[in-house]
Amino acid sequence: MTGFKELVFSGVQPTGNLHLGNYLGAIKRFVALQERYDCIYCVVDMHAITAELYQPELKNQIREVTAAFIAAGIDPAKHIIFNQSQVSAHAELAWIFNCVARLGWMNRMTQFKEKAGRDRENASLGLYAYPSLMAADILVYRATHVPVGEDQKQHLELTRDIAQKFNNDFAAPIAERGFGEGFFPLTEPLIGGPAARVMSLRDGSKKMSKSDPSDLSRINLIDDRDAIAQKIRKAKTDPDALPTEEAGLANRPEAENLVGIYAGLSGRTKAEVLAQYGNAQFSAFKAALVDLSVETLGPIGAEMKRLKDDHAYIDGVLAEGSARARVIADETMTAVRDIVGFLRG
Ligand code: AQP
Repeated sequence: MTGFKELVFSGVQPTGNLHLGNYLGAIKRFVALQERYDCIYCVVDMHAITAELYQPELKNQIREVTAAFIAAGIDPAKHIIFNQSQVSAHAELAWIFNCVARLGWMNRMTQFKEKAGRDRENASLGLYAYPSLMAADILVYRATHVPVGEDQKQHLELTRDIAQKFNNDFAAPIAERGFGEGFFPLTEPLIGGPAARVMSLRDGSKKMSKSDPSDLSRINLIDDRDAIAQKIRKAKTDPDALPTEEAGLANRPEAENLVGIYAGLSGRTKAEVLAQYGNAQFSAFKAALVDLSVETLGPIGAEMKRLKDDHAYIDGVLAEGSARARVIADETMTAVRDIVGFLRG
């Protein structure tokens, strides 16, 4: 689909324990994209209450994700950093998308099934509708590109389905208003690289996650040198040396994960990492991974800690970013209300 201004949008939930998976799968890539695109990066606080409603530390968690964006290298003067709840157009468009999305589509969402678990009857309606709000987050800016980790692929496919159905169902008013091929773009997911899905350090079959009860399963961005070293040293591995070729990582999920992390942190491919460390024992490879992790994550964690406590600065960045986001979102919503047929006196 052509004719849309290229724009990057992505979000991170302020649910605490921001980790290496969030960094390599999302935030590090946000930083790289800002050289080429206009970017909007959102702290999605409305998503954060879908699983656990009352979080006494929510305000500080919002500040922490904002601090992580800035500490990692996103420039809030050039790009927009804001928190979702300050721009009410997200909720308004999500309601319209609740009427666009079909129950059959929503029932296929695997993240809901995983997060609701066995106690599905007791999950919130918000958790179920989460992907519809995510589609609104992206499309309220008519964003064309969305960098995310692999776990979000299905939600982005749903976003495209929602955009397509909206464009089809309202084809006549959209064409009358001169919006060419469609009002909403079919957003491109930007998923990839060696660390699109970072796995738990304790179990190579589970994704590294904020909500894992074991802190040893993840490297938190604010972990200090000792914590990082201890977690990598204790990371689960198998008894064999590293292979020399990528194919040798098949059926070795923990080895593949550590090689992927090394590749993600160093900006190399897994093949390049194996060209250097093939035949190495895990003790030697882990020592190199500790050094690399401390070298790359240490300064980010330290800057995050400093910034997150500077409430005046962080809250100011979010207020300014929200004002800039609101201008774009309001323009979209004025057109959407008109296309849908709502009357404004
Ligand atoms: N393990 C991961 N590997 C690569 N990317 C990941 N992301 C999350 N986990 C990994 C990406 O980080 C971005 C922000 O994620 P989020 O905070 O909005 O939501 P999430 O995916 O629900 O995060 P968690 O850590 O997995 O939280 P819980 O424990 O609540 O499920 C997204 O781009 C995501 O793909």
